[in-house]
Order: sequence, then C-alpha cells, then structure tokens
Amino acid sequence: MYQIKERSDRWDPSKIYVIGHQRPDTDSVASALGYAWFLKSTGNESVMAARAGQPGEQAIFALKRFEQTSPFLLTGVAPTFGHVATMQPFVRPSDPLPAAMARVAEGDRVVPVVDDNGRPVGIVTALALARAYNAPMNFTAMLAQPCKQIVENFPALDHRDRIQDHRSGLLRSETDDFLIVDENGEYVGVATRRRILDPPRAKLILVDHNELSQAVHDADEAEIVGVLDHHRLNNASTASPIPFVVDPVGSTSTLVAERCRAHDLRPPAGIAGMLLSGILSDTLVFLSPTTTDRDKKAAVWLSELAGVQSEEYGHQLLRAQPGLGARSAGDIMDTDRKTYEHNGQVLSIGQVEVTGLQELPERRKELLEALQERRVREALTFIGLMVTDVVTGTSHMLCDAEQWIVTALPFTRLADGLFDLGEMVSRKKQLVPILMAIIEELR
Ligand SMILES: [Mn+2]
Repeated sequence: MYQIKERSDRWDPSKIYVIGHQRPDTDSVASALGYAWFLKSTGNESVMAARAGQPGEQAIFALKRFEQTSPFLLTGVAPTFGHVATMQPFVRPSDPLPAAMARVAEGDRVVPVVDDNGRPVGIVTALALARAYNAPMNFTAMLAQPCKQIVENFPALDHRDRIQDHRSGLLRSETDDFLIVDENGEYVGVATRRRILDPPRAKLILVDHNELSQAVHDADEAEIVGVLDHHRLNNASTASPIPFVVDPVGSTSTLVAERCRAHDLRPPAGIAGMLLSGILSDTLVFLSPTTTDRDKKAAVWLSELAGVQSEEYGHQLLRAQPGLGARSAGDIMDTDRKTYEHNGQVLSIGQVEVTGLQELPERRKELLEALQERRVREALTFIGLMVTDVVTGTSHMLCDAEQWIVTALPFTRLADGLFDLGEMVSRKKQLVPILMAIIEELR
C-alpha cells in the first residue's frame, strides 16, 4: 500500500513513548496518559505519553472536562538525519589553516566550514590540508591562508529527512561523513556512514493496539518495548523479549487502572477521569458485549477518584461524539477507521456513533462515494462504515467491497451498499470476526 507520508517528528531517542493507534480515540488517548503516569510513578522517568494523530472530538471533550493536556504528537518515528548528526566543531571560511589542522589533530576526519550565517560552505579534508602544507611556498604565508582557500564543496542533508528515503544513494556515495543542515540550511552537525546505517530507534510502548498497520507511521523502524492492549493479536516480531499484555477486557484504560490498583497507586482526579472516559467510551457505557465485570469494577474505583458519576458522565461523553451531523463524508469515514490484514486481504472499517439512525439514508450515496474512493486509493478488499446507534445498541453498515465478500455477508440488505447489523455495536468483537471468517472460508 503506497501512502505519502508526512515528514517525521524529531522524536527523542532517550525517551520511551507510550502511544495509542492512529486516529486516536478516547481509550487510546486515555490509556497513553494513564499508563505513562503509572510507569512514571513506578520509577520509569523517561516515559512520555504520545499520540499518533489528532484526537477525536470525544477525546477532546474528555481532555477538556478533566483539564488534561493532549499527549505529545508524533506523526512518525523513523530515524532521520537529525538523529544521527553529531555537533562537530567547525571553522569559519576566514579562519587560518591551523584552525582546521587543530581539528584534524583532534581526530576529526573532515572539518566543516560554516559561514557567518550559520550555513556550511563545505569541508576541509586532511588530504587538502596535507597538500596545502606541502605546497612550495613560504611556510608563514601558508599558515596565514584562510580555510576558504582549500574548502571543498560538499552535499548537505536535511535533518528532517528520513534516512530510509536516502539509504541506497548514501551507500553508493564515496564519502564516509555527511553534513547535516536544518530547514533553514544552517549547520546542525556531521553524520558518519556507520551511524547512518545503524541509527538510534524510537522506543515505543503500544497501548490500545498491537498491529503495526494501526500504529504511528514508520513504527516498523522503531523498537517496540511493550504492549498493553485488548485487541486481537497481529503484531510484528521483536529482537528481544518485551512485556506484552493483551487481555480481552472492554478497554485498555481498564488494564491501566488495574495496574495502578495492584501497585496501590491512586491516580490524580484528571488521570482517573481520563481512564474512566476510556472505559465508558469503549464499552458505550457498558452497553457493548465487550464489557466485562473488570471494566465495571475499574469504573467504580475511577469514578470515585475523579469525582464524577459514571452513567451520567458517560452519556455526556457519548453525546460529545459528533455523529453524522454537518461533517463531511470523508471526515465521518476517517475519524475512527482501522485497517486489518488477513490472509493477504486488506480490510478497513470505520465506526461512527450516533444517537438515532435517521440521518443515514440521506447521507448514504455520498458516504458510499467516499468509501469507494478510499477502497481504490488504498487497494482494499473491503471497506465499511459501521454506524452505531448508542441509544438502541444497534448498527447499520455501509460497505464497498469485492463481490465475493459482499455476497457472503450474513446481514439484511437495506439498500445498495447498506446493511442492517442488528444488535451489533462492537467492531472488534462482533463485526471483524465475521469478516475474518468469510476471508478464511473463501480465500
Ligand atoms: Mn480501546
């Protein structure tokens, strides 16, 4: 699948990011904040809560309600040239040659030459220095020569660029050192070939997902150092053993709350409120069949800490979800969409929660167009939008898919591309297993 990727954020190799899935929902945001708080409270100072994108409106509602700042935004975690640059001392073009000679004597293979505006004009190499010293010339006159006399032009790399996008070109180049500049073309440092080939990797703890297809961009280049989740398993292998928890409860926030309790840690009201929001959101205030007694127990404990009444707050929270309303079809489609790979087939399923399905028929055509457009663009076998009525606990589904899968759907067809899913509210526990079973049967 080809996607144009944004340039990566400059993640910090010394930190461990606790991060939820792309298009973060309330549970992803809450469990990232909550688990980061828990890990910090148990002595992991370098942990930081992060998010892989713009949180949904419901998550924003919860953040405001409990006065929490949104987790740190990471749009990508690929190693960039900024991650491998070392701030090596440089000389000015007007500096005399001995200034560069001193750097070479210190062991630098190349000496960057940087002008008064902070921009590199090139490098001075040991070879160029040796030639200059060897030139038939008065020694004193030679020593007074400025570095610009022997500077060599040298390509510079942008510190924001992903190494993977340049790797093959760099492998073919003849030099072992590279100048790194920032977005203004100003000198950042020098990167060695060895460091570029073995860059530091971002450390991630995945919460509320374990599939790399749902993780922050370029997570395959990161080091996954932990997983805390409540979804089906479909994770990449790791180089070494890691703490990995996938437990089928109603929300990841439940798992975080249980860890706090087991350690006798009482989260502050804001964190407790966020975790409670994660539970209420994922279980649709305990209506979803994914709900377990453990979720309810955790919610009782958290609601006391947060000072809110679960059910009442939960319904406010569900109403904060924007529904179909005045939103564009694309926005409705992509706000909460997950992509799954199974037996070589790629499926993508969005979900939108509404209070009443009455708006759906008039938006059907337009939403189907958005589905079709995405299915072609992303080369999907199946794309669906589950429209869930949180009041009645029922769903309808719009979908666009290859014919063999449409024919096999065990649902009542209401109109072209529209199906009645009946008392189904959980994408993960009710819809996805049916689609996976169809694929296994037919492919
Ligand atoms: Mn969740």
